[in-house]
Amino acid sequence: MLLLVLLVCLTACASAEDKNTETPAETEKETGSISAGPEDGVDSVAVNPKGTLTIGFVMIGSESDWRIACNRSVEEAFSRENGYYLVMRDGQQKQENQMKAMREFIDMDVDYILLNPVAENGWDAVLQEAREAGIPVVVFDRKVRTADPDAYTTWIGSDFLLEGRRACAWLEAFLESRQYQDRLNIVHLQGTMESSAQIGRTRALDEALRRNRRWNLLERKPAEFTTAKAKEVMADMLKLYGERIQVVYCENDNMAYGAIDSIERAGRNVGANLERGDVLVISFDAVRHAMELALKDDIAVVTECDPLYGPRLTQIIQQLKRGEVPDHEIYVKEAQFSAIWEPSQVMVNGIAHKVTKLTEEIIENRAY
Ligand code: GYE
Repeated sequence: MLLLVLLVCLTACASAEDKNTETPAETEKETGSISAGPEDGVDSVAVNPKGTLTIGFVMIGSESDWRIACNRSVEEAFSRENGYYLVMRDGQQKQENQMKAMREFIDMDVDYILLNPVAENGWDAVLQEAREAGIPVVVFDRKVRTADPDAYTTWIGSDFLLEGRRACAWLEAFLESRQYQDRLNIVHLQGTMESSAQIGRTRALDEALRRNRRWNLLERKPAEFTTAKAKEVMADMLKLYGERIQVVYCENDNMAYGAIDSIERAGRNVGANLERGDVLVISFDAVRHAMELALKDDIAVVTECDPLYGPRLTQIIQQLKRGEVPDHEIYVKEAQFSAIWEPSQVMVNGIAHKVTKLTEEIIENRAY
């Protein structure tokens, strides 16, 4: 397949904020393309030499540090040197943009599509179109919910419900180790609604609220997985509930940063000393900065979500190329970190999960 592609090499967003613009798929990048500017006098070139695989990458956006690490990992793994021609389309948090990108890739007759879906529902029709066109779709990170389980080739990602359950189990064990028996007032910042990460982490908190009669959810609100939105939402919650807030359950690290900022601006302290009036922060992802905050107890516990999908996805694509059938669902193993000594493990449905004690060394070796 010979592709003539106009060299529109806009660099993918490097900062963790998406503007919710209406313009679809504006940020685009063809990493396999030969880097040439107008000064080179080249308008378009053949960019897909024989033998390379053309991969269409339907991206979510750049809402968080996690997402940036994830996008980068895919971009690096599917490099030209590794024998790929990667075409990236930025959905900018909108499913309609992502669908448009899917259809563009189908029209281009790419070899494989990597779909990182912003939300779970609504994919049936476009996945059927890909299937009819004979293009395998590998879904990763968040899931899709389809009537036909074979609507896509395979999915690889995190067990978001387990992540949430580990976070809640940590809080239960922590309170027990401190013999804390009073009422506990919680606020909850949710990620992008209808995304698997939001659904799983929210469900786990709901289960824990039902189990722990003394836990009291003051309020829950979506904050889009971004620092800016979380800052705003948390500031409103502090105005409303003030000193009553004792725990903030943030569905990702970037929202934890925003929450911490607002808590400190309101004159409160973040930490794990509830008796002293601290606000205890719970987070997910475990990117480097969040781990630094956890090292000084500003975040009490951070449950890992691994963004390094690039190498995992190349492995799956190579399997498919060889005609092998990968598992239909593949879960990534993850850790949990805290600088607080107790608990050192948490139990979820009878299975013990280790809580890794944070050290400087762990943070230094963090790849993202
Ligand atoms: O936790 C959050 C991101 O889908 C697992 O999306 C991902 C989530 C991640 O923006 O930071």
